[in-house]
Amino acid sequence: MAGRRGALIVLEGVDRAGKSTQGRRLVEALRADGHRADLLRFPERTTEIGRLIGSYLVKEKNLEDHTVHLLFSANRWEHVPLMKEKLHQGITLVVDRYAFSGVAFTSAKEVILASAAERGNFGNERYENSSFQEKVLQSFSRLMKDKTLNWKTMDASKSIEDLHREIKSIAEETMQEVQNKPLGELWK
Ligand code: Z5A
Ligand code: MG
Repeated sequence: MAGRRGALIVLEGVDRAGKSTQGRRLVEALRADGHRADLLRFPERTTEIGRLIGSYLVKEKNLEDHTVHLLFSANRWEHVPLMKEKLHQGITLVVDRYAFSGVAFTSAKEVILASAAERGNFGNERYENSSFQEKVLQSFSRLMKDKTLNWKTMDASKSIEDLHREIKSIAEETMQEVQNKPLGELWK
């Protein structure tokens, strides 16, 4: 009997929406219920490419826009073989930002919403300002019109606990739904 595969659950949103908080909570909760689940984040700053991106984001290094875009992309591609292997092994991956951030941030470059800006540590890195994040949000909204991807929108102003419950329930539903489906390809 063919093994069941894991689900690819991507958390996207503007800065300080609570993605990392929810990603951590979700993986903990899934594991506590006996599921196999791993957390990934992009940019993954521990690789050579990731370190370069990190120094760009903290403004230690200036890089040309197309170059940065390709570095973010390369940083995801360097993890794809391992991600596929894990999904095939039945491990669900919770991914804190993915290719949608790649598109949204690059396309917003010509330039948080108030409640997100109040959450602190906002403004230290490149891209962390309200007008830029507004553009990012518009770009995410356009990307979400793609009905081939199973997007669910969360109200990030809710409490951490309420959001966690909603996200966990959607994740469990998705894991059931995709377990016997072959892996797809993004934007093919
Ligand atoms: N970027 C790009 O340009 N191209 C790409 O291809 C990719 C990324 C993949 C770094 O990303 C930058 O890279 C990012 C996009 C760009 N630039 N910006 N902006 P990052 O993911 O490393 O960014 P970050 O610095 O970690 O911020 P963040 O991830 O956006 O924040 P978050 O994960 O959404 O939020 P959080 O850390 O979970 O929560 C923030 C605070 O709010 C924290 O104190 C929480 O305790 C609090 N919080 C969380 N949820 C709630 C609720 N529900 N209520 C109240 N308070 C809350
Ligand atoms: Mg984060």
